[in-house]
Amino acid sequence: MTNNKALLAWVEDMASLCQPESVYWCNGSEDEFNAMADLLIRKGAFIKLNPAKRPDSYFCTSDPSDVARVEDRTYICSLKKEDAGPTNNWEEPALMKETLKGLFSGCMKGRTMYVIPYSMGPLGSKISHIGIELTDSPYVVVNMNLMTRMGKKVLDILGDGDFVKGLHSVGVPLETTQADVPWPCNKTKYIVHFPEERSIMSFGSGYGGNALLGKKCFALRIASAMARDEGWMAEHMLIVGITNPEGHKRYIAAAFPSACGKTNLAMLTPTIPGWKVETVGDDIAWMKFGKDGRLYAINPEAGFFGVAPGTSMKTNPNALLSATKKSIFTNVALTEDYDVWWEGLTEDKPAKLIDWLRKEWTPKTGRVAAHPNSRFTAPAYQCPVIDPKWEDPEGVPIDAILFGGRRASVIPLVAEARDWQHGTYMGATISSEMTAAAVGGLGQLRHDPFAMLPFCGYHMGDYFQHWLNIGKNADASKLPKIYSVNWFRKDENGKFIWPGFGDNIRVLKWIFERLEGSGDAHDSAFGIVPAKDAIDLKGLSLSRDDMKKLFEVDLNKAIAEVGDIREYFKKFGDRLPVEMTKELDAYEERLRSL
Ligand code: O2Y
Ligand code: MN
Repeated sequence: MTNNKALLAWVEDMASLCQPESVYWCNGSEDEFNAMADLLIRKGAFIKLNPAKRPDSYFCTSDPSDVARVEDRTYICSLKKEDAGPTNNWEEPALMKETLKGLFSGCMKGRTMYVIPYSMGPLGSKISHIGIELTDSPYVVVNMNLMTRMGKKVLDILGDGDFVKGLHSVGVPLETTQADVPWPCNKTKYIVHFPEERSIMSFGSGYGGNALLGKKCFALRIASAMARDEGWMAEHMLIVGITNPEGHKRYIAAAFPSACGKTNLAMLTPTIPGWKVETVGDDIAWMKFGKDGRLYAINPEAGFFGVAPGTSMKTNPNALLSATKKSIFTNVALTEDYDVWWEGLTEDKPAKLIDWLRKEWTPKTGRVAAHPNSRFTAPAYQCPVIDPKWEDPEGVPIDAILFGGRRASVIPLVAEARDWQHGTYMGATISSEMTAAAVGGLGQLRHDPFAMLPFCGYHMGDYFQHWLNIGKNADASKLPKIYSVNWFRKDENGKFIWPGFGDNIRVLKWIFERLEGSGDAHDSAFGIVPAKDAIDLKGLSLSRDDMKKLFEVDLNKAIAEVGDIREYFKKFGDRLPVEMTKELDAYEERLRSL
């Protein structure tokens, strides 16, 4: 097992607090995965899928109340309130610990406490870090098995080193005579981070980002605080390798708020012959400087926890093919022949299904069969376009960073930042138009700086400063170039102008050419944009006029947006770096002189 004294003492302390019936140290083996899946079948949470169709795979449904991350129950309990900043929930750490002590006391009665040693990043890489999750959820164990490198091999590497502590409970102790339910969870939920201590306590939810503590809790919230203190970057970014027809390869990282096609870009099938895109990661990037002064990135995860609805052989064949075996499907629908289905998977709806509520469903039922946040968990090595270097302990050198949002107007299809500071401003001002369902209403902008709003483990103003510091301390010629992209411009009829999906390679090609020193461009108010005809449109029926619209500046809207950004920036008070205001002022001046 381990001789790590700090680890042994902590497990003992947590076991005496939570009072589980037993403690089990996970070894990460195939047998263990299968045994845990069998246990979940017996509990009624899992159904084994048809092995002839989808070997070693499972259908799972959660409690209908436990279906997504709970941002309003997520806390950053830094020692000082001002260090959590205006975009995070905060509570005094000692007070929060008292509350949590009460909730965790005896919370695992009648259950097993699983000890999950896991590595975020390739085993032994200098960029990787180790965490230990204690959980009473076998669902978490099987998902962590697919999403991280976990088990005995991690303890061997840990030795008596440091680790990030994560305590998780579904919050449903079992009294002696009490029967368990398939998906136990508690109405009271707390997802709490102690950034100075590098620890996480999660209570009440068994779902995704709330419970798989390696993902958003460690790899973004805790890691972002570690990165600030240690001079590296923990980012909500995909990583891909792009190879041109001549065989030259470059790596890019890209941040997008949700519902902007991030997984599609991470596994893009190019429509231009001869170009290749390969996946290093679909969600999170950890980047550190190499000895040569360049930024090297790893994907800290080992699997995908992708949104199912909308994923099809048309929209993202590589995502679908990643989940053809050894995968878990949570809150999708079950077909009559024990396979899975969700809205958008096929053009025709199946005649009969068991939906995510485990109710019989037909196309006439009048509700969706799969929950909109239903997920597939699949090992990254099963992705048909996984990059050969995805597990390289050195990471991959990053040549460009992309920031995108979902914007019907104002933001052009693509623009290059003048320098790192301008690029930092582009990241700080990412926003998406809200859907009708969101608070605030249709068309309003939802700011999501660096797509990190729910994931930054400290004050967002300090995070902007961290980005500026990274730029100031680096050799500017070795830093990645930064780009803003927007696939979602609409015409006067409300129709998307740009085809998106595989055709996004056309934008990536121009970026690639810019990195190579070619790629015609000119200055604009927003940034450096492609010259006329610089974007390869061969084989695409997009008119000159449409192309013009993708870069058009609506002066009234753009100036109104400057006001909106100015107002948004006020939120960060004196922690807003002056460079951000300078960039905004310069943008306004450029607009007003048009
Ligand atoms: O709802 C959840 O718990 C999943 S959230 C998620 C999962 C995979 C990748 N990204 C996200 C996200 O919210 O950014
Ligand atoms: Mn994400």
